[in-house]
Amino acid sequence: PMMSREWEYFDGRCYFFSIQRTSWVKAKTKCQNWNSHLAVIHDAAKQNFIQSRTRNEHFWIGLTDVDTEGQWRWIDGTDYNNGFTNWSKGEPNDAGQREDCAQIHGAGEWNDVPCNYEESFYICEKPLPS
Ligand code: 2F8
Ligand code: CA
Repeated sequence: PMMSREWEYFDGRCYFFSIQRTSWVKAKTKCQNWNSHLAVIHDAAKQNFIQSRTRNEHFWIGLTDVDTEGQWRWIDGTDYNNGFTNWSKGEPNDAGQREDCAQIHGAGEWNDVPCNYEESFYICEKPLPS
């Protein structure tokens, strides 16, 4: 079972950095099953915390334009437009017209890739237990 020590604390919230790779769609469900959601990143402090934990791997974050191409939205409903972003140069590029889910690279930049790409780790986020 999920042990509480696997969640890390940062700035009032708890984060899980997976040790298994899966698709964005499956990662979204896993986070939901643990009363959490894929991580959202609204400022440089959180960006820096997350990129310090990526083990130089790629991790899914809670950012998608799967509903309407080009309209990115955070999975928790918080505002994307005019907010913090850290896309790699040239991203998001919707390569092959099939990249609708975002991941963070080991170095910290974001890239859109296919939501059914199975080779990324993922980050879940939740409030402190009450
Ligand atoms: O060059 C950027 C480009 O690199 C890869 O495609 C070759 C990425 N695809 C995956 O990681 C699956 C693209 O998303 C990225 O835009
Ligand atoms: Ca891309």
